[in-house]
Amino acid sequence: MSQTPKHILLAVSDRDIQDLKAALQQQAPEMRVYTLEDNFPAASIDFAVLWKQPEGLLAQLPALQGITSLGAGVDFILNDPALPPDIPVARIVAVDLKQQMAQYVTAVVTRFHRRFPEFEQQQKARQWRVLPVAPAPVVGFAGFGQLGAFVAESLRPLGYRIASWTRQTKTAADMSFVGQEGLRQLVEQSDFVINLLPLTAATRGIFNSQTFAWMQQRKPVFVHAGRGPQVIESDLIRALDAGWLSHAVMDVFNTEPLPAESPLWTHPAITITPHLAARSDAYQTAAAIVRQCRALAAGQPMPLQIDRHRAY
Ligand code: NDP
Ligand code: OXD
Repeated sequence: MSQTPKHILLAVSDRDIQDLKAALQQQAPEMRVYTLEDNFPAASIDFAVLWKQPEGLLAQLPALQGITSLGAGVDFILNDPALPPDIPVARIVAVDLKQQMAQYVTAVVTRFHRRFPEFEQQQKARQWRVLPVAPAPVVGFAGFGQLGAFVAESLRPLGYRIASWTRQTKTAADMSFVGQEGLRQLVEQSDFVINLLPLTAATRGIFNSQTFAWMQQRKPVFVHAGRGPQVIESDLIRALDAGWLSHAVMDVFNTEPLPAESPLWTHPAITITPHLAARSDAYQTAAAIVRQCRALAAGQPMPLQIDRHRAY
């Protein structure tokens, strides 16, 4: 059994984490908590919370016992060349993260299913016209893990049918597709395609002109909330221009922040949000970090410790 980590580094580069630091200090007063702005003792840091950490940082922390992502994704940790080979890596999926993702996806699905964009146009023309509502559309999830499965359970009571595509695990969705051929089946049969896949070698570029071509019969709305590099953005624009999809709602991008010159900004069939579909509050995040540190000290796997070989 090792010691409970005592020197925690919050190596987070694109958001304010003073609230998280304060919450951690309150929940675990025995721990010393540092941010990148502090003069932190690199040689004593035994636990690191990472989000877009500076290049090379991990090579400077010889006492590390464990690492967690500040969020649900771990791609930016596993792709860090300075990541030591044997350090356990975990991630954080607090209840509020799942709830926020459910709110985000539900907002998009109900907006398009209940035809609000068309009513907004009708309003501009002072037009009073009832538009029919499609019965029980299929919401298909690429990725049905902590987030996909939770979001699906929020949509099911609203009358949506659920489809899932997973790597290995058959699910209790109305339609469950697995393995390589499964993606085609999912997107061909879904009115909404929700991407909640982790970024791995197998999912990089997975939404490309071939995948979008499979959508052309049903013309779904595509919700891209996984990771930017899963979509070939130029292929998406071509597919929208060809009418293969009816709309894309994008929260994540190849380059973030999305550069001002990106054609995605002005495309009439694209809605953009700035990578905020789901973010945990400081209190729940701090509680998860404390649980991870205590598990490490007890010699147990951390909650949501990932399989580094599987890469998610
Ligand atoms: P999980 O690890 O819990 O679930 C991943 C799911 O994807 C599993 O169902 C898994 O299948 C499936 N999967 C993985 N690889 C493949 C593959 N090659 N082919 C088919 N299915 C595959 O992840 P979470 O639900 O917690 O999070 C998913 C992602 O959402 C995160 O990695 C992150 O990138 C993104 N995210 C985005 C946020 C935002 O604000 N936009 C916020 C939080 C997360 P199986 O069940 O068989 O293992
Ligand atoms: C996450 C994210 O991975 O915010 O949690 O994208």
